[in-house]
Amino acid sequence: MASYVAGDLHGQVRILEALLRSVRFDPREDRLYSVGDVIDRGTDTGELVAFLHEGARAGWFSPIMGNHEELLLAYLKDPRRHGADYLDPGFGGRVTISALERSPRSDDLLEWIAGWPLVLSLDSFILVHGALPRIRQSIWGDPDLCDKRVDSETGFHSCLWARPPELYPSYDQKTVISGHNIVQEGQHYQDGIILIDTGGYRTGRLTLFRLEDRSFHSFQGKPRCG
Ligand SMILES: [Mn+2]
Repeated sequence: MASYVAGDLHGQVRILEALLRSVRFDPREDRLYSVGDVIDRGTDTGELVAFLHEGARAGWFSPIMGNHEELLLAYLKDPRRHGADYLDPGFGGRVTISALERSPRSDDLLEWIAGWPLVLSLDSFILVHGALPRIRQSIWGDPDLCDKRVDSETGFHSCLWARPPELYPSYDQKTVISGHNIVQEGQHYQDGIILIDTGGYRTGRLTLFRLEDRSFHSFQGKPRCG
C-alpha cells in the first residue's frame, strides 16, 4: 500500500490518470490525497470532480480545501459580491459553474466540496493548501489555527491563500505538504515544508508526493484549459 499527495489539479483529469498509471496506483490498496484546487481553469473540471467523488465514496481519495473551492462556495452564496473575482478568466471559475449546471448531481457534489477540511493531520505529515498560520512571535505554524485565522472582510481562511514568505513549518515537527505556490519541480521548500504544485493547468506537469518513501513523481502531459 502506498499513499500519494497530489498538487493542484485544476481539472486536469487526463494528466492525473496518466500520472496514476505511471506509479501503478491501485485503488484497492493505495490512497490519494489532494492539497486542494481540484476545480477551475481546466475544461475537464466536471469530469475530474465526478471521478474523485467516486474515489471518495470508494475510500481511496481524500481532499482538503483550496482557495478555489473556498471562492466557489462564497460565489454561490453571494454571486454579486464575488462574481467579478470568481468568474475572472485569470481565476477560471466559469468552467466549474458550467460543469455544475450540466451535472444532475451538482447538489451532492457541492455538499461534498463544502465538507472538505481546511487541513489534514496524518501521522508524520500535515496537508494544507497554502500554509499553516503562524503562532504569533514565533517561526512556527499551527494547524489548529487554520479555522481561526480569517480575513475580517471576506471571511476567507489565510491558510488557503498564503504566499511566500508566509510559509511556516509545523511546531509539532510534522512535515507540511502544500500546493498553491507553483514550483518547477516538487521540492523541499525549506525544513519541514514540501511544495508540490507544479502548475499543471499551464505547464501540463502534475506531481505526486509518496509519503512512505518521501519521493516525488511527475507526469508531463498537455493541459486542457478553458
Ligand atoms: Mn491555490
